Amino acid sequence: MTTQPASRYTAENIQVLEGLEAVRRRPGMYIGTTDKSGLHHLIKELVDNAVDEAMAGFCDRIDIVIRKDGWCQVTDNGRGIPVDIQRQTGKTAVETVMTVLHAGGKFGGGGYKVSGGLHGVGASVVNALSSEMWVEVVPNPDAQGASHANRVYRQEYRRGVPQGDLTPSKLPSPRPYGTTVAFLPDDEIFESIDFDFRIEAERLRQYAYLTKGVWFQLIDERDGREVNYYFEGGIKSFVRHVNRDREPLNEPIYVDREVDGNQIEVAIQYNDGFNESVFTFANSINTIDGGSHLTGFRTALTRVLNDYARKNKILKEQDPNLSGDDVREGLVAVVSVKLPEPQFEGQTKTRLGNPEVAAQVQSALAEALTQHLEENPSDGRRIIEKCLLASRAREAARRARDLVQRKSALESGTLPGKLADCSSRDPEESEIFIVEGDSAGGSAKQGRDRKFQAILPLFGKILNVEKARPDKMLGHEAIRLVISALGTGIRETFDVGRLRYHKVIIMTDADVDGAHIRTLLLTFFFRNMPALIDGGYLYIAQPPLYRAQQGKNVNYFYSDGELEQFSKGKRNLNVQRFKGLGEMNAEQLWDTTMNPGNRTLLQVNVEDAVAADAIFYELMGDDVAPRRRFIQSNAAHVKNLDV
Ligand code: 0RA
Repeated sequence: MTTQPASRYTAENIQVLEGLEAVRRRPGMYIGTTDKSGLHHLIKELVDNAVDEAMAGFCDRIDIVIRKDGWCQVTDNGRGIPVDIQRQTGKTAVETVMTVLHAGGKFGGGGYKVSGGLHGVGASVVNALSSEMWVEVVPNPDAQGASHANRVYRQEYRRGVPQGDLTPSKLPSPRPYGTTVAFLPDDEIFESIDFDFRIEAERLRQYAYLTKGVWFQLIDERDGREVNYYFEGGIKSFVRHVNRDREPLNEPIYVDREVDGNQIEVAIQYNDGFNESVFTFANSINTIDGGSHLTGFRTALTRVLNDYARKNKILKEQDPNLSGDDVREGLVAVVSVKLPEPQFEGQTKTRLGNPEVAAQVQSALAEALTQHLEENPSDGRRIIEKCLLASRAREAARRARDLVQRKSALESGTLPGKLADCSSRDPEESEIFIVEGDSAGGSAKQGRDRKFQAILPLFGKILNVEKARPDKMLGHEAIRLVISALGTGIRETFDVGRLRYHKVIIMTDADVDGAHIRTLLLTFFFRNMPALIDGGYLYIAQPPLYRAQQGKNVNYFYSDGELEQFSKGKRNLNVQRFKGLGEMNAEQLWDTTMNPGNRTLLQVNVEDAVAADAIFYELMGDDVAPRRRFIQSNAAHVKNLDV
């Protein structure tokens, strides 16, 4: 039964209230930020709980609804959060899960085998940050006993505080078993409480890959959009997806096994490209800083491929071993481990600690990979030959790089002639604008403050680095200009200590060509100077789209919407659209885009390697057809394509 003593205002409750208050006072500590990302984090917390229930094997469907009234609702078909009163707390498990910090499925034992762990702050944090919230549970009688069967148990909350007890419905439940949690984010806490369908759909897709066999549905009732994700093959489907527009060299190699209570899952597929895309996850959290699972993965890959190549005489006696870099060119892989007690390390807690996992991943993959190569010798030959090619290309690239470096050493200190350098030699205060085109370069040179602002104009299309070999890329004029102007070197020889400007600002036209060049530059930096991005040195300038003059009044606008809002009903308004930076005179460019006192700069950060790679890749592709094809074939049914 769920009736409770009239007065239960105990020390327990006071602690709960203090906990909720702490969350509201410092939301950033629990969900990172209070912007869009923080807002969507709320949904993630609830989906995490449902995914935990799925991982435990009790749930195969998770539904998310963004409702017309601004609420969001997450439903699973699991056992239902227990509705019984727990002896230790005197409260139902439902109330505990919804109000006590860090209680999300981690107390009482006999709960989940694995759970998120990193941000596993749970439903109580969502509750504390919601102006209103409710939970409804229809208990599965097999899990919770027949006495609770067939009723809907409901409890409501405001800003985390229960508005009554958990109460069963009088009438039998019309609904299947499971848990639904609905919440309205608190507009006193969040910058905006408007959910973004695209953000949510992307997150969900990743979740779906990592949770094979679970059906995810997202419906936006505000406009009827809907996506469904279900991946029978899990991460095997993911590597196929990443390679969808490339030439794969093998069928995905896949292993999924349990070792000492840890779940180890790896999928590998090579393509004919040159980049490495290895994504690692621990308990569905993207471990962008790697860790023990990545170490085990790399060791197995290098070792098995070398052994195989030697044994089959593809690698001759005089040949050196394939290096780790050689075996990772054109590699797409996902390593996903699920552990009962994950240890996350590093400042952002995105590196897996657990030392035992290295050996577990290594032996699981070594066995599966060896077996696959033995059973599919043509796959084996293709992969090894590809690695050999990489090894030779690397040797050639090293020679080319030496040449470039020796050359610049000879010309010691000479900077590219096209660079209009600043007079300051202090990197901390110095900025470099990488500018598209000749005329814009001219305006920028005239408009800048030459004390601390340098201008590097680039011409024509920069080569498509995504599709080029590293050795060829270095031969390209524009890329060489950028490298020598920054002074850092690239890849293995990159040294941030030699960076000549602490703000590297990409300034391109606000049109399609500008966006393309910006993407090419971003891709180049992402691949060759990732530390430049990690260090927060890379920026994108934001030139305005319009200039509107009325009498002596001049205003600049950065979007159609802004201009529209401003111009309604204004008479004698003279509007100029800037088709390119070159149409702005030096003074205008300074005022709007370069002057540190007025300008807006976007700092480039790669928070999520998966998203970044996908965006780079998708922007590189010139049509949407392949994406559309993918979505159609992988999402079971999609009402509204969101491409
Ligand atoms: C069994 C036990 C516990 C919770 C759940 C199932 C459960 C929690 C959630 C959250 C969303 N959907 C859910 N479905 C089931 C209590 C925790 C424990 O004792 O381990």
